[in-house]
Amino acid sequence: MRYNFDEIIDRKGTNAMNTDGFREYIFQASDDMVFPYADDEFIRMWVADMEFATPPEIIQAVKDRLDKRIFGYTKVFDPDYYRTFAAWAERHYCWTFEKEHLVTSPGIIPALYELVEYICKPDEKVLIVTPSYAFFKHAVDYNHLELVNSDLINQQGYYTMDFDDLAAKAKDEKVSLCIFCNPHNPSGRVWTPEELKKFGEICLKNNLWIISDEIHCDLLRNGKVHTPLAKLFPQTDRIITCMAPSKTFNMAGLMFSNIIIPNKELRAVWKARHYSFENPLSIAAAQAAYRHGDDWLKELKNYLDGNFAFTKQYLESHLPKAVFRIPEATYLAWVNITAYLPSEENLSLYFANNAGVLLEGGNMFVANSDGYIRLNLACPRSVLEEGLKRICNMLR
Ligand code: LCS
Repeated sequence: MRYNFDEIIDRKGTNAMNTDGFREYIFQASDDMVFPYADDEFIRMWVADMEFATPPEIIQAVKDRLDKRIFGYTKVFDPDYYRTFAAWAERHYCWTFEKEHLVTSPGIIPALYELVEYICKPDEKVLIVTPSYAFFKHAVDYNHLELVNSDLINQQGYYTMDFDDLAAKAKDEKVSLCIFCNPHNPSGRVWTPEELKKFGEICLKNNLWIISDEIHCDLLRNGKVHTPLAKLFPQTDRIITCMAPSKTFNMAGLMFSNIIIPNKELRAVWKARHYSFENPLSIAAAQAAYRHGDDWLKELKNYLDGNFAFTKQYLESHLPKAVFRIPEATYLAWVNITAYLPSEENLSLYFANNAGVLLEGGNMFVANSDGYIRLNLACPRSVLEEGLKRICNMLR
């Protein structure tokens, strides 16, 4: 191993959401909310960033850019960025896209907020599958539109789409957009090409636009393959693909993501209304990630596979009534603990107070998620072990 994923890195004094933002994000509380644990005693398994250092190749690229010493207004002008990211997409997903279709955004969430506004008329509705990353709902609420949920079918922790329900809901003439998560957060499903085909056909037949949020597409278990939804529908221009180096390389704070908009008119609206400058350090980092990140990603995936195997074994021996399957993608474990805590609604608060673990409870995932906790496993094995020990000791 060239890279050290066992290292414990102190994040104090970095304004990290992970260490300093949990009261606000998880509990909607202010700084004076008190817990039986001091802040640095918590095991943090919540927000989806990693406790691992960003690859040294990326940090070097940022340092090289710093050495140029001027940080004036910046945008992606150099075609080399497109070439580098397109080559990554070709290598990793056997898919490519046209240069003109690529725009960038400070994040996928800000892009969602904008795209919903640009695509939907004021009385239209937006479809999502649930459970869902809550910002899909927030983007719809922000634009004062109606949200339509389609519950995923859950068979012992294996989630599939309810195509009959999706078809019925997509038929509603007011539903004009689906925000889709591929691979899916929080279940970790890597949708198969067959599932994607069926899903896409339902949406497109009913004239829906699709925003395919593929932010987790590099973080797959070994042996799994990501299929961009747009790859299966080369004839349509109504699928917008969102990808980013942020989750993959632990650089969400650099706020840089790729939005691929094939439709000319929508792209024109984006270009007219989106504030399009970028942080020069972020461009340098993203380009280095796509150019030099393959080896690091390979090692990261091995480490994460190890963390998932460890978690599976640990839960089987210490919490046998929990329902957990190793997800096909993401570094997030989605665990049903109803057998141990049948009536607890605010699981985040319960675990923060009683186990000293910060995690996200099912109530944070829009709908169809009662009795679940989501654990972020992207941390050194020793931290993971302590977190699992606390969770299991408390529940047993
Ligand atoms: N889309 C999905 C599906 C995500 O899971 C996340 C982050 C984002 C977008 C964020 O995109 P950004 O604006 O940073 O480019 N997911 C998180 C989560 O599940 N907990 O904390 C963050």
